[in-house]
Amino acid sequence: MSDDYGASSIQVLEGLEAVRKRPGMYLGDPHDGTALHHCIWEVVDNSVDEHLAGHTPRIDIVLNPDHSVSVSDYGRGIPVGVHEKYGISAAEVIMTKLHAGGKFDNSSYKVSGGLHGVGVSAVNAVSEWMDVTIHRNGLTYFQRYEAGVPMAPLAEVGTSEGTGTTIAFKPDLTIFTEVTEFEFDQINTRVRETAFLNAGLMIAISDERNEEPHVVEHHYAGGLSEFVEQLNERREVMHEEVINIIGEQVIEKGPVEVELALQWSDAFSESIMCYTNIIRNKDGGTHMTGLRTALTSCVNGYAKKRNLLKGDALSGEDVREGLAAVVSVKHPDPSFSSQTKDKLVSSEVTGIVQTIVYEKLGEFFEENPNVAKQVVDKALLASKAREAARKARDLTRRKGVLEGGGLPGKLADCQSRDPNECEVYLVEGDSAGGSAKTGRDRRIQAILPLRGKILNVERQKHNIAKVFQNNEIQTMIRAFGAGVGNNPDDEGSFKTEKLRYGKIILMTDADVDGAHIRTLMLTFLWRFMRPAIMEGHVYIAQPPLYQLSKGRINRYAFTDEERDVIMDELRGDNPNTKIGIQRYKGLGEMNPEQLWSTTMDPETRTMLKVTVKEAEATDRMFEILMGEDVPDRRAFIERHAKEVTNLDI
Ligand code: 0RA
Repeated sequence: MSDDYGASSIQVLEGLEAVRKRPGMYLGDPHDGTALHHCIWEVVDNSVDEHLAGHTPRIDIVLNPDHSVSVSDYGRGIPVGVHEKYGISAAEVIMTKLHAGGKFDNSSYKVSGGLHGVGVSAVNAVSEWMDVTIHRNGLTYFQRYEAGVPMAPLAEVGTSEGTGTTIAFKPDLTIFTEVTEFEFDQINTRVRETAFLNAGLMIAISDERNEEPHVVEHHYAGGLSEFVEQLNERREVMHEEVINIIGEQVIEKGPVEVELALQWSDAFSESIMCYTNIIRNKDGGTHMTGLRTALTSCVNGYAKKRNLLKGDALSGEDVREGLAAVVSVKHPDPSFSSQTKDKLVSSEVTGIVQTIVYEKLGEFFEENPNVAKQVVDKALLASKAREAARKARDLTRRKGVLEGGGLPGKLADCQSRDPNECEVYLVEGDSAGGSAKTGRDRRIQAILPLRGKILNVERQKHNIAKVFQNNEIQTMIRAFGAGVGNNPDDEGSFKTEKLRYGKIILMTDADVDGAHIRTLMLTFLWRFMRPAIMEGHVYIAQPPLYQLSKGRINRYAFTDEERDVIMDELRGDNPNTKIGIQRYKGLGEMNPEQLWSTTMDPETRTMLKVTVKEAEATDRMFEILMGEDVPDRRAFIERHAKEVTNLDI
């Protein structure tokens, strides 16, 4: 080994040590699975770049039985020659130097770009081991690293027919905690997205961690249009063909390319997905703003011109109801609001997207008057429904005032007025409500008993007013005191800052009916108080399934496994002790003291927090599970049946 090799490795090691010390800075949260999965994307993105450069038609991802991952492409192969400045192979520079992205020349910008743009070296740093295999010049080269440290220089290990790169790595579990397993669904969703955004690229995932390998291939010739078709797969579309728009505007730094696909359906929600250089911007940004402005003015402009508008102009929200759209911008030098690129802030993009969409969508409406008419009619309908809903909601609010104080009579409120410590239990049925009222800590715990099944709001798309006329729903709105509706521009919309309780806890029986009631509550919260879920205010109480008793000892089990463990414990050395088992059929079977100690005592209870990773997927799930379409629901349930473990009918 030359002196140069040694000297440059020391520099490199310092860089990688920084990543190991503060993985969160480079890769996201190392505990909750974020950084773990980002490792895959950093590696895959290099191969996607190789595809964008026109060199690989395919990428293979394998989740190996030893919990490592391999990513292969059939591109040019990472360069193997000795790097002038560092005196080591170019491959080793890429694998070990922070920010030494893929490309050495500036002529082609790195379009896909890893999430933080830290490159594969950051992943190398946090890997127990990483193996790189390169096929190039008719030869195969190999190098192994451990915790980012090369075990030996890059070496020729054989001959090769083709070209390409395989990078395999095993995450270092001294760095990643809590979530330590790759989640197939999460990987699959993101891979699907990448394949949609790169029309023609084949990406295959093979999960070989279980006995039967699970292989999924993503290859979409139709690109963004096919993406939109998939978003609308289970919805009644207003027009058959997805509308496609492409355009480009050159700015000082180079060309800004805009690609957009959109289609309206009868859905309640809007799903607009935004991307910059193939990276999802989940909070939108300037491309989203440009698109929204153009849509509103285009639809209104057309409606006015054809005399379709009777009253006021259509609002943006009306125009976007039922819209599924994907906008993808390629930008030579984009700016984001944060490291995680959740929001695009490059201000010139607003105007660029707006101009392109306004012009092209206007043309499309002129050439397709039937589609344009449908879109306008749909927006008019949305506008009417919204007006009716607003009236019904105002009525609810006034009624609350007339009844005095505004709080519903059924609510047993808590004493504290500090939302940070206050909780409200939504309890199924009056009898369980009674036990909860007696058993609670009345200083911080409020109880709201709800009678019977609350209205399925997913089936009231065309009659939102009915939602606000529903007794149980009115009661919830008034008890929470935070408004209702997801449109932030609307004065009476739901605002978490106004929520009277920091925790909304759903407490239903541990049976099928209870699960149904819980789902109805969640459907309502998702459709009308979404920020409460998104900002982590909604919880599910976990009442026990069994009481186990031996003499005066009482223990509770929350799962069947736990029941068996506790039984063994209680039996001790004597297998013949025949332990008392009570299976709780409902909350009502527990007395106030039992309900408190098993389910409500903040010191000892377990609760599940309701979280949502993907708003679009969640929208579609509620549509399928709670909507009108029976065959769709059946198919969904059959597909997910194996995930159901504790069904007690
Ligand atoms: C630098 C230069 C060239 C290719 C690559 C990097 C490259 C990197 C990765 C990472 C995963 N797969 C990859 N494939 C290629 C171009 C080399 C040339 O001009 O031949």
